[in-house]
Amino acid sequence: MVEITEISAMLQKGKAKIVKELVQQALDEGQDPKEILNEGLLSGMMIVGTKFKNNEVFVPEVLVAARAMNAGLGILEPKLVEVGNEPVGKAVIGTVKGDLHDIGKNLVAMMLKGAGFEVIDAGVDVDAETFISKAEEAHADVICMSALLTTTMPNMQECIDKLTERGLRDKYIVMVGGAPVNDSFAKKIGADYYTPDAATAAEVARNAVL
Ligand code: B1M
Repeated sequence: MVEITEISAMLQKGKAKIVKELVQQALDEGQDPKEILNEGLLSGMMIVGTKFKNNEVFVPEVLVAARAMNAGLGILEPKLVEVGNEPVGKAVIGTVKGDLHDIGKNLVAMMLKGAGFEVIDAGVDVDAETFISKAEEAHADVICMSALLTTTMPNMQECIDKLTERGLRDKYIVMVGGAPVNDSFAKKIGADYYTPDAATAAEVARNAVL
């Protein structure tokens, strides 16, 4: 039986292939996908984050851990995402301009799919124009912006301001999130919702469109 703590340990070492194998094995054994996510992948990434903050590890180590995290998430995705019939709505998601962090954004995208959304993932380093053009092209209901850097948070405001200038603001539900973002910031920039985690984001988005 796979020890979930072993998944966390291998993620911290950046062993993407082993993380993939262990996640698959744990799933095959019938272990709970949410526990694998929370106790294995997310807890491992949190430890890496703390070490990064304390200068105990540096960008290269964080990068390989992030690759291992995304590899594990890829295996978990089908289990976390239940396939519905008709999509409840369409959501455009991305990490804002200047910001390359994609793990939280990927998790939100996954949970949105699980909640029945068709998700258009614009990727990372997404500028305001791209968020708006993707939303317009797809006839989306929701625009989801993620930011992990205090320096990139203002780019959320730019997107909302551009929507307002073009008379498009009321057409979309705008949701924001990411580690440095909070409810008062979301209110200040005129977003509709701030949510602290991926599962809540999906739940709030679903309630907002239904
Ligand atoms: Co960076 N990094 N990083 N990094 N990195 C942070 C964010 C940092 C807090 C680390 C630290 O100093 N303690 C710090 C930011 C400080 C600040 O701005 N105040 C930081 C820094 C400084 C940097 C660089 C500038 C470092 C450098 O180059 N000197 C650089 C910037 C690059 C850039 O983006 N331009 C950089 C680079 C990197 C890597 C490339 C090495 C790597 C990213 C790889 C990747 O994403 N593919 C990386 C990582 C991995 C981190 C940490 C360690 C982990 C982030 C993460 O993935 N967490 C991070 C430290 C930390 O957060 N403790 C750190 C796991 C993920 C599941 O959580 O993304 O918060 P998170 O998502 C959560 C919620 O926030 C929420 O849902 C998820 C949980 O369910 N959520 C949403 C996220 N988006 C949402 C949207 C929503 C709703 C909820 O609605 C739309």
